[in-house]
Amino acid sequence: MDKQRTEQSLVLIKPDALRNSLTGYVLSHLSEYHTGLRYAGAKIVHVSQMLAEEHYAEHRDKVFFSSLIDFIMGRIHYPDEPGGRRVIALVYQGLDATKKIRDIAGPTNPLVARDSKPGCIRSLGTLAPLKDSEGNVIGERMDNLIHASATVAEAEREIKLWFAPHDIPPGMRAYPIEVSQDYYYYERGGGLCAGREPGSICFLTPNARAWKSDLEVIRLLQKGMTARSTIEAVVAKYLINYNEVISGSI
Ligand code: FUP
Repeated sequence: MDKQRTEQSLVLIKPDALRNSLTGYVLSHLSEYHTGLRYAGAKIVHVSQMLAEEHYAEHRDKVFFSSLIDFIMGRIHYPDEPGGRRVIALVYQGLDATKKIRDIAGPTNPLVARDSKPGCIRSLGTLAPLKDSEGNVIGERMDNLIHASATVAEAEREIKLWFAPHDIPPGMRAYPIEVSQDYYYYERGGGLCAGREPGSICFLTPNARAWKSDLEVIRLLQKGMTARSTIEAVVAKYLINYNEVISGSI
């Protein structure tokens, strides 16, 4: 990849778009013909609590956080159909990928999108009022069909959160990788384990390709030092679509 001229960006086609059969509509708007951008990665993801909370970590203290997590996990749009709960995660690559996609997505709030940019993807979204236990409206959840990385730095964090290196063809990987030399285990509530323990799960094996930044985080955490991300942000992508994570046993 010519890093001087191109960048990568993450798009998530959210459960409301899937429920309303708008996948093709979104893909058409973002097609290479319209944007000049190419796919670098694509996958169907059953979003775990761990992945959802890491993705929206910056909103952890907001009133809409738990509803947003339910939404991205598909619980709102597929309440009785756990098998339908999924998002489509895509990496787009090309000149000004982040800005081009954000422009086509439109403003975060679907009402603002309809007012200020009719025709943008998010203008087809909806708002759901959020109420406290007494029925007072305390906020709103924005069901806005797609997520699009806001900045190049956010795109790097998000692509590395949703995609492991083996999900992206070698010639299209934008970030350094490292080959794991070891087995690494994770335990819910306990974090990184020293070895295989009851209730733990192996998330990396020798010879697996990992993002270099993930192995750096693991090495710092093993030494008891502070790292730039949580172990959950490292683990989540290597365990995407694992039954143990989906069922909540991990
Ligand atoms: P964006 O970068 O456009 O996704 O916007 P934000 O990071 O501000 O918001 C993240 C997600 O939270 C969006 F999908 C919309 C949602 N949100 C709400 O549901 N309610 C709010 O009051 C604000 C944001």
